[in-house]
Amino acid sequence: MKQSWPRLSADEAAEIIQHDDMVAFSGFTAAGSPKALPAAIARRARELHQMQQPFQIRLLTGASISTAADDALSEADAVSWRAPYQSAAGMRQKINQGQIKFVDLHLSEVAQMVNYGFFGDIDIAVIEASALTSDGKIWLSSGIGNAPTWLRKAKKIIIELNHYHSPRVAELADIATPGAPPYRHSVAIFSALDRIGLHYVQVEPQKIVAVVDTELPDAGNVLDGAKPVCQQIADNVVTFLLQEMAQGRIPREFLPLQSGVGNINNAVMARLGESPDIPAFMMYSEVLQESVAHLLETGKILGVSASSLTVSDKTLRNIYDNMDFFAERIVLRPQEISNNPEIIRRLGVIALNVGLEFDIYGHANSTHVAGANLMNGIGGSGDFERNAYLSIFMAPSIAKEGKISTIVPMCSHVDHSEHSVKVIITEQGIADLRGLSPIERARTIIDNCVHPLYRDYLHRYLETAPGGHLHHDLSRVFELHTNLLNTGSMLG
Ligand code: 0RQ
Repeated sequence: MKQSWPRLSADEAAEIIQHDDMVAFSGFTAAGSPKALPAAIARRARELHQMQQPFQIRLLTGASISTAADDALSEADAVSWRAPYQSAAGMRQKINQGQIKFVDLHLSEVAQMVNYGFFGDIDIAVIEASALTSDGKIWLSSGIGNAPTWLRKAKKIIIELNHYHSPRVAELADIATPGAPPYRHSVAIFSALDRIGLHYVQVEPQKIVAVVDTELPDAGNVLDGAKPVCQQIADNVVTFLLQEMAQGRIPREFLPLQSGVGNINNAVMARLGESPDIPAFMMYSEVLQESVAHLLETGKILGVSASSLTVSDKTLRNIYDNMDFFAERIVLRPQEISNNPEIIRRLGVIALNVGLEFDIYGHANSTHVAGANLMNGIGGSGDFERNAYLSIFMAPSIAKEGKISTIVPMCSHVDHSEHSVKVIITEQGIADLRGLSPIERARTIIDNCVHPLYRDYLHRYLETAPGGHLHHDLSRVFELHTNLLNTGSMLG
């Protein structure tokens, strides 16, 4: 059956969305997420609120979306519930003020949770596409995220047809979805670039209720990996990986890497690229970030599996202009596959993620400042850390000019337990925790990773705290945090 869909403006399409609808956006980071509908939904919310009418959506995404989109929606009080990840200052503030309910989820689990019906129905999927056909084939763009699941499960679909993207971006996509238990099969990926699916998603054409034409870039964040502390952490990571190779614990052909996003990760990738002793390697990661695109061109990175091209506009154009080269080296997957525990463990991925806070025994906090205020969310860090061959956490040893030690007696919130965190690296050095008892772990972390400003305090804590298998003094375990809250500095 041939379909011809209404070509609507973003404001007209936003009128299809009703108060309290569960709305699901495509993409992963700003890449592949809708560009016109978020602002139109925010405008609709303002107009209805002015007329004293309720209008708030419940919003599901792949990971973060653009800061501008999340902030437009939160400023307009257009969101009542949000999952699974965000990284925008305005959205963060409303969440921490209790005005928006936020559910912080492992990114690999979101699609299956929707499939299992854990969050109820999806009313509307808003999906950025690079092309579509009248029989309901949809080609996605620079980020896949959960879009295939949203397309299948949503009652109605609004397509943002973004003419900015090269139609060839679809060549990177490999769309496959694991079935639901008890009929779930193994995901047959045995090497980072293995392809198991299709370039497009097939939907029931009658579910598409509007097509909105756009021509807008992804507008990702600009990174600053040149900070000296990032460079020092990157040097320590390279040193550690070279030692592991020398010990024969990383094979000569190396293992696939996962790298989180942000300045430290970007600096680490650049340093790995410069090191002549690190062999060319694969990535099995969730985002393909700026420095990785360059390393594909130099040949240092052989291929990348990810869920999005989280790169600058210039780099995205370069990928589009040289698609013959990049299409052989990049696979973009739904996030339940890019972050799939089964594959991460099978491939032996080395996971490199940044945390906010660690404790002397090796627990890690990625999400909540002083145990209370959300930063971004756990994102994919837990998917990778728990299942990696080697899970490495990185952070500067201090934050806010030394007023905060990122290593404390007990984490004020735990995202990753001591059982998953294998190595901690700061600009001070490397703590290899494998095979160490808790007290050995604590001494190693304090000696190798803690900033000199806090080393004596933490040694004193460890030696004076009453102990069994671990040493803890519950009356002062959060003394550093209490000092911070009372005086603005952990040292008081
Ligand atoms: O604040 O910019 O105001 O100075 O936290 O810290 O060091 O710039 O590091 O940007 O990489 O973010 C964990 C949040 C780190 C991120 C986190 C302050 C510090 C600064 C940011 P300022 P940095 P980054 C794949 C993997 C979870 C998701 C994840 C993250 C700001 O990496 O969200 O891993 N991770 N995803 O000053 C108070 C502390 C602090 C602190 C740092 N202990 N207390 N403030 N800061 N430590 C990606 C996806 O899943 C999509």
